[in-house]
Amino acid sequence: MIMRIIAHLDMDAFFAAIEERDNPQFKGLPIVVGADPKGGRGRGIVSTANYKAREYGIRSALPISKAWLFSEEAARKGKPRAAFLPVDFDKYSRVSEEIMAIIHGYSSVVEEASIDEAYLDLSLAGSYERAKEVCEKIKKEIKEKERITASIGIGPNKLIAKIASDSQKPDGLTIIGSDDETTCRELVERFLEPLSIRKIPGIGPKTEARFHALEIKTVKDLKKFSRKQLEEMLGKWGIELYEKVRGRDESPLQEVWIPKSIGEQETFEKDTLNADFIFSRLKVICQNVFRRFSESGFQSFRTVTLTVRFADFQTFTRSQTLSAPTNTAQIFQFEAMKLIMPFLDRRQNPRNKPFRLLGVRVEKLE
Ligand code: TTP
Ligand code: MG
Repeated sequence: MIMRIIAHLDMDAFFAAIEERDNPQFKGLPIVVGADPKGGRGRGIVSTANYKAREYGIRSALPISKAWLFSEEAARKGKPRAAFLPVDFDKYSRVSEEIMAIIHGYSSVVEEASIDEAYLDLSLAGSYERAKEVCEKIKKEIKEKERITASIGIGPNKLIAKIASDSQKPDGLTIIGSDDETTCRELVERFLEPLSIRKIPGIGPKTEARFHALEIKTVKDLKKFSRKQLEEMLGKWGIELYEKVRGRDESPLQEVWIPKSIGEQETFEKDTLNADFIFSRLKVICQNVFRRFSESGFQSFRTVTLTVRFADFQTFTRSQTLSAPTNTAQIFQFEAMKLIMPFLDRRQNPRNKPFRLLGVRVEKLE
């Protein structure tokens, strides 16, 4: 059997790096890409921030008003204020396509995992040394053609490649593996053991907190559990986790990207409890989502999911899975309406909190 060598490439501070490239007046400064901060009263969130801005505590998904505060705080200490720039998604998509084209030039098996990341199968390179050379060329070509940097991880599977690419950002190239199978296994386990359990994809803040309560902090700590114990705690995902903490992952590259859901959300200009307004926005969001579903090539969906965020950021999602797949706009909108009703009265909103954000998506696409 041929040895698997997988690489994972992830662009560094992607949206912000493109803006920094295209706006030389901001070069070297902290840059935040996201919603309009409106002098601290802006209501959206940060898409991403460059590494300078991250030193101020600014990162993806932070409320833009907080990012503004952090920047002001830095200014009080004599540091430069951050530059706030709007999201130009079309531009980043174009750059993404160019980067993917470069990557496809080096491997015939590529999974485009998101706008700024891809997995490449480099097994045909035949050795880690050759795989490393290929990745050096990819990094060089991206730097020359796009004038932004990527970080790459190389390992025996997607799991290790992904964690490795994140381990020396920005502009990193991290190899965790060996042409010798036994050595490779050892290197992988030694690489994972000291890491925080949060580095394992799939472990989010909730699972992390659960394990922290049991004094489990590192991947090595997690290895104390038997497969059965993890299954009892987490179900099927526990069995997967048992394999992952040992660096084992056989998942194949998904060369054709299949979306799991199609959705849209909207942050209101002002928090509101006006039912007419909320219904009218829900209708518009449903129409947009349905149009995208119709254009997607999918034939049907079975689950409708609603997200409500209240003014205090408390966020709820509610899903309805239909007894049979459907493809009609009426059923979609009707289900979304049913899901939102409890949030407009005592059942889910006893203290009459106003809405901040509304989102709808369809899932179980076929
Ligand atoms: P990431 O690769 O997660 O982040 P990044 O490229 O900005 O930074 P890093 O160097 O740590 O990889 O996401 C890629 C892009 O996706 C990012 O530039 C902006 C966008 N994005 C959002 O819009 N919202 C989010 O919450 C996240 C995580 C990313
Ligand atoms: Mg990135």
